[in-house]
Amino acid sequence: MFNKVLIANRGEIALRIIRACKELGIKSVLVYSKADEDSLPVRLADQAVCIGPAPSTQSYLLIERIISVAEICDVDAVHPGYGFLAENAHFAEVCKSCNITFIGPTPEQMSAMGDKAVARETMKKAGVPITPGSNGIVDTEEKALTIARKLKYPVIVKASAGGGGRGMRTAHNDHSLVQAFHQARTEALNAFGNGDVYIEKFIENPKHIEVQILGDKYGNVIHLGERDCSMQRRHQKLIEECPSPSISPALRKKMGEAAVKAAKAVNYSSAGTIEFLLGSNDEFYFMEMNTRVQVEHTISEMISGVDIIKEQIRVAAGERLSLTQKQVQLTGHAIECRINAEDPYRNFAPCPGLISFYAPPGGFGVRVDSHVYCGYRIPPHYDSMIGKLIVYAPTRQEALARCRRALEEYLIEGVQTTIPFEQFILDTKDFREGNYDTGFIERLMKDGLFEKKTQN
Ligand code: MV4
Repeated sequence: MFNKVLIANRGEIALRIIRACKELGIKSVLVYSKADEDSLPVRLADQAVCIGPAPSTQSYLLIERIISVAEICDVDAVHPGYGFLAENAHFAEVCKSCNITFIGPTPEQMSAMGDKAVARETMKKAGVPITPGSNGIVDTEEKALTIARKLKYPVIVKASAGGGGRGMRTAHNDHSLVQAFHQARTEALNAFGNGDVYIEKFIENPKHIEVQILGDKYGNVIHLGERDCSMQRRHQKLIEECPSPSISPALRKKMGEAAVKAAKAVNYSSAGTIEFLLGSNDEFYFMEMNTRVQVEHTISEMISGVDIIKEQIRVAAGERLSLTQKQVQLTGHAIECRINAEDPYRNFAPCPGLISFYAPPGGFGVRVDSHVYCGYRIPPHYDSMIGKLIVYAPTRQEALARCRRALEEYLIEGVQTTIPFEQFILDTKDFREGNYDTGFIERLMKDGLFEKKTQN
């Protein structure tokens, strides 16, 4: 096992990793920016080293500085968390060349999934269902038109280098396809330095279902069931739950097996997530793989009892997975609400600033993963997450009640938060009935009910 691990991240995930290291008897070194010097992870890590000013391009993204700290502190491994360098194959390669274990997939595994058109082809070959679409990239307007007409509209043009909703355009006819094709290519070239695009049949109002995967370096891969991440706004997830209320045990088994097949197709050997689109007739399609630990990994931990971060560190150190698929027992129901410093009444505008009062909820089945405390100032330079509220209960109904109770108990003053909006969602009939898809929040906002209800 590692003696010392460097954490190349900030916020709640840095703290989450520090906690896992402590329990494994591993010393932690945290690199941080000037803007984060007062954060909890800086206090709780065994060692913390300031690597630059607030902008992440001058701190959390500076590979040379992070590697310098890793060498000076003589760490065995680096944990990248999520965001920043977590899916940067070059960083993983540099770590390797410096004899530092990157706690994550190999650069090859990462690259195999980083290019979405390549990933799609790999999945097709492996027999994982994909949406009907082009074979690889589409490089001319004429080819785009031929493919789109064959698929029948609507279609979606996606950037190979995109992901997470970036660099996509839908088209409902020939005219809009030509526009979408050129726009997507230009946008992709500007954003990623790679203008390659491919085309898929557009699945309307899909559900976003993702499966948590764990692999080791001996070819073993298991899954910890799915998470329903359909409750999102502009590709920002707000509430996640597992198991999904939209999935039968039979479908769960099928998706779990497809996810394991997907991970095995790239020899995957870390924690990862296979994202699927779920259509209206239980048909599901591979969307993309996230080759990192995700914000919402916590809910899978609650229903499986597996500490995903500890497992990820152990397999990176060369240990075998501590359990087989048969030993995975999924019990109960977990819900996560992301608590962001945003004003839901003002189009979710970020609200960084001083947290003047802070009392997180507690009690049976309640977990809060957060790096903040009363008197902490949320810096304006990064994402606006204050923390994650995770509740666990034997049934969905009890989890909903517990979630409502905990949101009400969660007292935060000084900044606006997403709590009122999440309370509103939790009280909608459709959410309570498990009846929602990726279009839910947009439709809710159109109805204007959130605003009205709160003004009275
Ligand atoms: C799609 C789709 C419909 N049909 N692909 C958005 C994130 C990126 N990973 C892929 N995304 C989508 N791909 C086909 N063929 C709809 C989306 C999509 C979406 C997916 C998951 C969660 C929220 C979403 C919101 C809008 C669009």
